[in-house]
Amino acid sequence: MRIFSFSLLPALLCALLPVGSQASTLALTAAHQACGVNAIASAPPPPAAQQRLAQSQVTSGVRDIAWVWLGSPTSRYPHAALGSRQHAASLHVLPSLAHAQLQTYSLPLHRVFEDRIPRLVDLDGDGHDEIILVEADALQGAALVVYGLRNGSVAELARGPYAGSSFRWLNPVGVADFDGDGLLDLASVTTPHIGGVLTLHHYRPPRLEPYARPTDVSNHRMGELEQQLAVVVPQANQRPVILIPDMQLTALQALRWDSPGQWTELARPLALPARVERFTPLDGGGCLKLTDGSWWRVILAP
Ligand SMILES: [Ca+2]
Ligand SMILES: [Ca+2]
Repeated sequence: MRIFSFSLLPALLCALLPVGSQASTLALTAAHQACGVNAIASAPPPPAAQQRLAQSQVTSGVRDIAWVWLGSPTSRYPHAALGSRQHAASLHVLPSLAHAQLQTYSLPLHRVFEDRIPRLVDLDGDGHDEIILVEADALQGAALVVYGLRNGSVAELARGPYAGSSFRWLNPVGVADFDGDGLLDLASVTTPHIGGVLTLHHYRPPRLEPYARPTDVSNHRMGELEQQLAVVVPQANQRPVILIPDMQLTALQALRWDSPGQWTELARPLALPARVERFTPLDGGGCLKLTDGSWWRVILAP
C-alpha cells in the first residue's frame, strides 16, 4: 500500500489512511490525441455570452436552463490559482422557456466566482438543473456553492464551508451518489496545491454538508486554467470510484467511499511518466493528457 504524505495534518490524517483492498487494477495504455474522442459540437451560445469572463466556459443545459455563464470581470480578489487575477462578479442564466429574459445574479463586493466552469446537474432529481460553482470570500477563501432558478430568478440554494482564509481555493471533482443512499453528492478537493483534501458533500439545502473523512490528493496545478484532473467512474451495483492524482500529480489512485465510512483504495497507485495535465471521463476510466504531451487511456479493471 502506498505511503501518503501528510504535510499539513500529520496527526489527524495518519488515522485516516484509505483501506487498501486493491482487488482491482489501474491499466495504462498509450493513446492518440484525446483518446480518439471528438468533442461534441453544440449550438452557438447567445450573443450576450460574448461579455463573459475571459477563458471561462459557456454551459448549455437541456432542462430549465438553456445557457449559463460567468460575467462582470473584476480584479478585486487578486488570486491567480487559475492563471489570472480576474474573476467573475456575476452569474448569467438564460432560462429555456420561450421569450424568457436573461437573469443576472451579482455577488456582494467581498465575494467573486473563483471558477471558469458553471456545471449544470439536476442534483435533487426534480427536473430543474442546479448550477455548481466555486466562490471565494475576501477573508474566508473558497466555498462550493449551488445556484438555481426559483420563480424565474437566480437564487443561491446551498453552500458548503469556506476553505478557511484568503486565497485558499478548492476545485470540484464531480457529482455521483458516493455513499449509496440514492441521493447525488458533490466531491471536491480543498487546497489542491498545498495538501489537497478530497471531500464529499450531501446536498441538503441550504447547506452542502461534508461527510467523508479527508484524504491527501490533488486535482489542479497552481496557475493553470485546466480544472479537470480527476474523473468519477460509475460501477454496476457498486458505489462510484474516483480516479484522482496524488499530491505530486505523478500517480493515480482509485478511491471509493465504503460503509461504514472510510476510503477504500481499490488498486495499487498507478505511477505516471509525467505530471497530469488533463483527465477526462471515458467508459470504465478516463483519458489522460500528461505535461510531456503524451496521451493515455486509463481503465479500472475488476
Ligand atoms: Ca434540481
Ligand atoms: Ca448520496
